[in-house]
Formats: sequence, C-alpha cells, structure tokens
Amino acid sequence: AYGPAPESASEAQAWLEKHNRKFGHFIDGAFTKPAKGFDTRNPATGTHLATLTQGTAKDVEQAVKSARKAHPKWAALSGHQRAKYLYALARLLQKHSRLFAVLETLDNGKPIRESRDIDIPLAQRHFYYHAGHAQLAPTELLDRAPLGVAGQIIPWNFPLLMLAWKVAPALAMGNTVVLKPAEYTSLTALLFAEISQEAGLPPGVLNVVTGDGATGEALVASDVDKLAFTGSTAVGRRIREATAGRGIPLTLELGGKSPYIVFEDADIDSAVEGLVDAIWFNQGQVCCAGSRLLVQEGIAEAFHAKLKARMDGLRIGDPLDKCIDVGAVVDPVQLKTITEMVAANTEGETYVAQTDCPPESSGGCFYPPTLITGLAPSSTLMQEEIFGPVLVSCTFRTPDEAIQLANNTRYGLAATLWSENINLALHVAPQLAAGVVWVNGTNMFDAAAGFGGVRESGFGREGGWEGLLAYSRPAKAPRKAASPQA
Ligand code: TXE
Repeated sequence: AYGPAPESASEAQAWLEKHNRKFGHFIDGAFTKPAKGFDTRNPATGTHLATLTQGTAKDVEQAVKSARKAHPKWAALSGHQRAKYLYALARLLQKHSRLFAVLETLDNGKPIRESRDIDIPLAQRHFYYHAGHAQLAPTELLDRAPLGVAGQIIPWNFPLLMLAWKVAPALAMGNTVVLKPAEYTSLTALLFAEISQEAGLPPGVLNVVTGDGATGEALVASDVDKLAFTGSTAVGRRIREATAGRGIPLTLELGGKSPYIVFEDADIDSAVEGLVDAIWFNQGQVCCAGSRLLVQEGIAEAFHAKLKARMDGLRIGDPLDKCIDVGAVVDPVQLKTITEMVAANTEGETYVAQTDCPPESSGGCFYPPTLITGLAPSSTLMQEEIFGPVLVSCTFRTPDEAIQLANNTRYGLAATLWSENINLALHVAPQLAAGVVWVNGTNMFDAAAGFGGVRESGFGREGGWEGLLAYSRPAKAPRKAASPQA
C-alpha cells in the first residue's frame, strides 16, 4: 500500500446513492424505471457499485424509436446550433471531470492517474473538436447529410472515451444515437446521459440502453441507419454477418496484437519507458497495446534486463491511489482469461515483476506485470490477444526480418518502432500492416487523427475527417427518410 487514497471517492459514491445504486436506461431524455438486471462491481475490491437494467429487445426498440423521432429536428438544426450543444457537453465534462474520473476508476479499475489525465481530458477534447466541425457546418458547406439513427456498441476498456469517440462525431453530423455501453462499465455513460440533460440536449438525441451481449445483438438487429462497434474480433465478425445484406454502413474497431520493434540503434531508456506505456497502460487492456516486443538480437539481453528492472519498480494496487502504475483488471472473467492463457503456455521464459501484487484474498482482480521471452513467432501467445498486463517477446536480426515478424499476425491495428536512424524508420514504417505506426513514441492519439485498423482489426476510422464522413453521406444521394409523422 502507498498510503490512503488521496482522490476521495465520496462525490462518486454520493452520485450512486442519489440514484439508490439502481439505474434504468436513458431514453427520450429521461431515465426509465430500473428493471431486472445485473450488478456492476468495483474490480479492485469486489464491492457492489450499482445494479443496472438488462436491456431487452423492447427497450432497444423504444430507444431507437425515440432517436428516430428526435432526428428530423436535430438534423435540421444548423451546424452552428448543434455546436452549441457539443460545446456545452464538452464544458460539462470539464466541470464534472473529477466525478467522471473517480467513477471511471471505481467501475473499471484503471489507475486514477490515467482516468484523470488521459481518459476524461481526451473525451472532452473529442467533444470540443467535433463541436468545431459542427460549427464549420460540413453538412451545409460540403453537401453532406446525416445518416439518421446511429447504433453504437462500446467496450469496457475506455468507457467514457469510447463513448466520446462515437457520440461526438455522430451528433456533430446531425445523427441521433442509441448507445450500448459494456456491461462491466456503464456508469460513466449513465452519468454522461445525465449531464446531457444539464446541457439541454433535446430528448431522444442521445439514448443509452444498458445490458450485455444480448442487448447488443438486439441493437444490431434493430432499425438503425448506421452501426459502430468496438470490441472483440469474434463479435465484430458476427455483427458484420448480421448486417451484411441490410446495406447499412458499419464501422468495426476490433482486437490487435501490435508489434513494438526496437532496433539496436534505439535510445534504449526511452524505448523501455515507451514499452511500459505500451503494455502496462490500462493493465494492457488496450486494443492497440504494444503487446508483442520484437527486439534486435544484439541488444536483446541488455534490453530485457533493463525492462525487468523497470517492471520491478511498477506499483500495483488501489487504483484510486495517485501513485499507482497498474490497477485492477476489469472483471474476474477477464482475469481468468489472462491467467489461463499464461498458464497454458509452456514455451519460453516467464518473468513476473518483483513487486507487491495484492493477493486474491483482497477481493480485487490484480495481475502482476509479466514478460515472456524466447517465444516462437507462431506460438499462441505471440498470435492471440491476451488483453492483460502480459508482454511477449522474440528477437530478430535484420530489418526485413523485423517487418516479416511484425506482419506475421491476423491483426493490424498499430505498430511502434524505435530507431535513431531516420532512414531505417522511413524504410520500415510504410511496410508495416497497421492502421497507425508510431516512431520513437507510442500511444499517441488525437481527436483530429483518424484511428482504426486493417485486416482482422476492423475497418473504418474514428476521429478526424474520416470519422466525420463515416457518420454522413453525400446529401444528394437518396436517403432514408426519417419517420414523416415525427
Ligand atoms: O468483448 P466483447 P469482451 C477483446 C479482448 C478481450 C476480448 C473479450 O481480447 O479479452 O475481446 O472481451 C457487446 N452483439 N476486446 O467479451 O464481447 C458487449 O456487451 C452485439 C478488444 O468483453 O466484444 C460490449 O458492449 N454486441 C476490445 C461490447 O460488445 C455484443 C475491447 C464488447 O464486448 C455481442 C474489448 C453481440 N453478439 C474487448 N456480444 C478493443 N478492440 O478495444 C457482446 N457484445
């Protein structure tokens, strides 16, 4: 333990109490009565946070109906008028940022440092950025028309940020939304729904339906005009199958096994530090995590030694403690998956960080930072997404071999390379099959830069110009009319 949690959770607890720790959906501008549902827990302690309602097909239908009813008026607003709402949402995210950060950490288990300094500020930035675009009125100036009602399904690793990635561009372009957050982490989406009332967002423009995969399936099957999904490749595939033939646009942001390539001329200390961020940020539960280390043979031993020393210095424990580097994994199910995947491996050498990791008896889902070296490129752990604080590593000799190993995956979300030789970097980067390549840095995001993958990491881009286009169509093309009686 590193002292008492400096970031008090009382405001978040008070917000939960205000709702009697029971939530319904957010439909047509108001919360529905809580109904039969499921519990959401703090993964760092196992304590109950709230009970959420399991969304039925009927609930989804109601939410879609409300979004469709709200659409004509929302779409008819000028971009400038819509921007006013998006700016208001951004300002309110800022005003309540502490509450959002603590709630996110309680629900997800991520270190407060991350939710406070990364998740919540980036979510705000997305709303500011998209408000700016709405204001520049791409719909008027560029002959773009909204698609209609967007169905959006998001995962649990960056709950509020994934909401922002999806909701902000959709609203900016004049769409209305039905959002289904992940079952483990729905609280910040519900808080966001509440602040949308404070922002005066017209009822029906944003709807939130909570529930598990079955609720997601109902949303996929519903009468929406666009679907956007972030989550596992397996579910992404099912969604693509389910929507093939319906002709609605689809964006899929799926899994990854992103390579982190270190050449022998790299600035080693920086590369080690970058790697800590690449794989231990958010306990490795990051779609673009640099989870596959490829290190040049000549420096492999020294690099691994430095990395292990750095791992030993990582502090793991209470995510509300500002000094903590590694928090809790999102849920016992995910912890079990990670534990079983590592236990099943019989290859290479496993190094577990020599740092205090809260035991199982703490009730928390903690997994120590782990490094597995000397794996064959074809081994399961080199190929499959672990989605936990586990780094796998193998060595290469030449740049060509590095490229070949980096691309030896069914995924293609991100890649990182470290070298002090700009010619080498410029030679290698374009040959990597990835939606983004970071050179001498990692995990760099911006609302203005489209993010997305190739291969089984999905298709379509979120953020930036491309992200906006994904929520609109050329205005002159025939467009599904919003319900005339609305
Ligand atoms: O993801 P799911 P899970 C990967 C990661 C992780 C694995 C499993 O490897 O270990 O997926 O995580 C909703 N129709 N990623 O099981 O199931 C679900 O309710 C419609 C990578 O939690 O894909 C949630 O809201 N929706 C990833 C969302 O989909 C369905 C982030 C994601 O859950 C559905 C998360 C269905 N049939 C996991 N089934 C990334 N790329 O960042 C579930 N859902």
